[in-house]
Amino acid sequence: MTTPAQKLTSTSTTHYEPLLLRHPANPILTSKDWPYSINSVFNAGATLLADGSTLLLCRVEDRRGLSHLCAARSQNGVDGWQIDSKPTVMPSPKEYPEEIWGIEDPRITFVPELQQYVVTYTSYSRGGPGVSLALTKDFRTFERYGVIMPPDDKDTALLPRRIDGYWALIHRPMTKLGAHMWISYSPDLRHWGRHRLMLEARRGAWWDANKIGLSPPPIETSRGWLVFYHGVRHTPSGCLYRLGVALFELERPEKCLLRGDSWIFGPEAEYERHGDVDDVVFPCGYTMNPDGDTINLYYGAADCSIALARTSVRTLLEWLDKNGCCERRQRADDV
Ligand code: BMA
Repeated sequence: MTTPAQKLTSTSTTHYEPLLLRHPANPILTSKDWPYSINSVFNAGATLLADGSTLLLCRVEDRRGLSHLCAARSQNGVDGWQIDSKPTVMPSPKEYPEEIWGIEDPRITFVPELQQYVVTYTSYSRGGPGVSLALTKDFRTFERYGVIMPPDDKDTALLPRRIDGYWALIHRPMTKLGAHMWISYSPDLRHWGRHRLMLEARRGAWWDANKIGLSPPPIETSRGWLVFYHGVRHTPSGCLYRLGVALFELERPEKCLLRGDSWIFGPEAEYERHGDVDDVVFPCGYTMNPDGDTINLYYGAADCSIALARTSVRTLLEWLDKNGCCERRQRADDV
């Protein structure tokens, strides 16, 4: 049987199994589609709305270099986008000084208990990037909580339900240990503690040496939280952003069960290789098809456009079973 993902195309003819298949209409959104003057659009959070349509909350960089968020809605998640005629969420540095240089890279989590979407995003402050949080029911009005993690911290998403009574947030603080993924817990979404190291960047020549960070919000499966993360490799000609996958324990999400050694998706297509920042694929959102298996992954390409690739939960779990290592391999010191 052909899965929806298999019907899509891959640009590569290499000897590895393509796990994510690029949509033939890529890039699906660029600055040319915007109803007002901008520099670029990329790194969008994604969710399904109650009527089954897709909402992308896009990072839009204006022609000063500062970013804001703008919503785009589509019936099929591929084309026919209805884009808000003006910015949906603008930085408000008067009330939120941490937003002085813009707001970036939103992730969206629908939280059934709150019947609201929780949006976490980077607020670019004088002290560097921090994490801010806002709640919304409709992506038209937002309740802003302000900064919840001080700089330098980013790449954040909330888990959609409490773990042992507490909300859980994945984030990427920069510490003396390096740029690793952490998880923190809160009783009220405002006060965060019980910080735990969740996944470390590897070292040396690895594709995910130097920096890692959460990509879209984790996907809950019967086997654990399926987590896409980006890894950054420094090269003489700049950074290479690629995507990896790992699985974490359902009721103890800081515990890594499996982590793939190789990346599963990297810049190959022209629109991923060349743009304002070359060689970047940077997913911030996904939607799940009604089959509960097909993942539509929305990613920023070269900091210039938004593209779509499809994969499936089943395929990724099978791949992790074959290619993933257990927890002792998650620590940089062990590899
Ligand atoms: C990261 C983030 C992303 C960006 C990427 C590549 O640090 O700032 O927003 O897409 O760099 O420039």
